[in-house]
Amino acid sequence: NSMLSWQRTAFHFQPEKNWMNDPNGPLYYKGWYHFFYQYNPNAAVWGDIVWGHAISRDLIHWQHLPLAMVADQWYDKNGVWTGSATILPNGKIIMLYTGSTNESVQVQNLAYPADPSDPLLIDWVKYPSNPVLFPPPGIGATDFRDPTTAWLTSEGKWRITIGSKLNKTGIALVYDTLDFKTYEQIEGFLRAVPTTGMWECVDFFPVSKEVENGLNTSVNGAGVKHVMKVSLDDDRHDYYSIGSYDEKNVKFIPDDVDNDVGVGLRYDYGVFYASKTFFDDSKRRRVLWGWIGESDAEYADVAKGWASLQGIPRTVTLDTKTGSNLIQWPVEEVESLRLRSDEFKDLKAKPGSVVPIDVGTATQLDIVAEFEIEKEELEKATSESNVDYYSCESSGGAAHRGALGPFGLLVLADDGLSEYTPVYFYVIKGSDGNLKTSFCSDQSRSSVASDVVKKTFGSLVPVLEGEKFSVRILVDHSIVESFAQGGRTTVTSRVYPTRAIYGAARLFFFNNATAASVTASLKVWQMNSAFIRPYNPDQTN
Ligand code: DQQ
Repeated sequence: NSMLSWQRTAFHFQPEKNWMNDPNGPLYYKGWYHFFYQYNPNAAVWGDIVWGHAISRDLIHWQHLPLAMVADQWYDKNGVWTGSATILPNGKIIMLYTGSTNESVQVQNLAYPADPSDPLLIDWVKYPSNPVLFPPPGIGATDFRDPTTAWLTSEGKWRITIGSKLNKTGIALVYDTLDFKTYEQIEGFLRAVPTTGMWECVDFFPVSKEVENGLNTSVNGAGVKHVMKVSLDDDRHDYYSIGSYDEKNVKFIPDDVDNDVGVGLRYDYGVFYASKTFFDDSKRRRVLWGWIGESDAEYADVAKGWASLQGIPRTVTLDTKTGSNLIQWPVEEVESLRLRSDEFKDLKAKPGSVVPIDVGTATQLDIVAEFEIEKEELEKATSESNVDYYSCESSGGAAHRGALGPFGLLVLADDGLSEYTPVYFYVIKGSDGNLKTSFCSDQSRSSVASDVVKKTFGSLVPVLEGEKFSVRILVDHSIVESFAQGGRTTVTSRVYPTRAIYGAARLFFFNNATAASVTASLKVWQMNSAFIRPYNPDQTN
């Protein structure tokens, strides 16, 4: 449907057509990044799930390869579901994935490359004695899925965890194996958290307290913290917890119980689910992939013939300044798409004003912006002129005015401001005199169309002494990915403007605070399109 074709993105990974969901088994092998994904080859809605496959030299430009695995066995007849890769020290690749059997039981299966000397890993073999794991006693037949990448125990065994639930308690089961064919279930759970429901797509990995680079999944010790991430089936968000891994007792222990697994911090406060990291040995970094679904109606997906994107891969590190959250940042390779840039220094916006940022067409952008509130005004603001509580979700979005917010940018806006998406900060000064900053994205005015989801979402974000308010925003037609305070929090949204498209899309700086003047400095790049196209054997050398 050409009327909707502008919604396709220019530098985000998506198949040529039909439905995609979770990232699967990402890995780096013999010079290529491999990306597998949950894919319906027959329609733009979920169903008939198989593994799509694409390769890249740089995580930005992709070639689509033939399907890696299809539903051709009794043990995956109802779907080749989510799984993870483990690269053994000898270079061998192990793929573990969930199969939904002919009777819809969730089992774990083993697969491996048919020809390890093929850097493209085109052909995959399923282990003839699959499945390797059935739901254990006491676990529901449909509550046992998404095996993780394996890590080494100090005894030299491989350990994996698999998400499940017991009544409403989310749990992570643990298994040890030597050969990935036979497994021993370890008593107890890596973690169990009441009321969180089914844990999908568990991820478990170390981050360094000392160095910037990422760590191989098996690393543990004094200089390391562990991250446990779960995707909550009940509320469709990815939550992470930072803590330590007690190897002997096979437990993850959160640093802060308020930020336990599935209840505290999220990777992203917008649309972002079923994510998975991998360790990229070539650049010694941990890279996060997340599935970005649609916010339009299912019939619109069917009409346009496709649904879902993958977010720009993000590096993940510990925030050593706060020690209590992760830092996520778009992989550096995305900067290779930057074309001409415009710079704007010290733009001033009085309370209640909108300032055009003339960058021309504003559909494919990489924006880096900093904002400052005048010191005097910050000091003057009192608790009476403000409120003690602000929530991106429920305080009225960017239209609700307070003394010190909202201020930020309007992306994917048209000249007449009949459509726009505010990405903004909202500062409150509590009765204790402390400033608290929220970072939000408001979709309520993003489109004149009525059949799309138009929520406002976001989170609190730490702004440390001496820091300005800062944001990086990637705009790509129907996706807006925003990273605040260097990546301490992120908000991704899908928007469907009908007027702010192609050459009519604009960018504005706005300040809707009542008692603060805001100064902004920005650098804005036009972004090139990535090559994301069918496999061409001539371009794989
Ligand atoms: N998607 C897969 C499951 C997983 C879910 C099926 C998460 O394996 O639990 O497509 O989105």
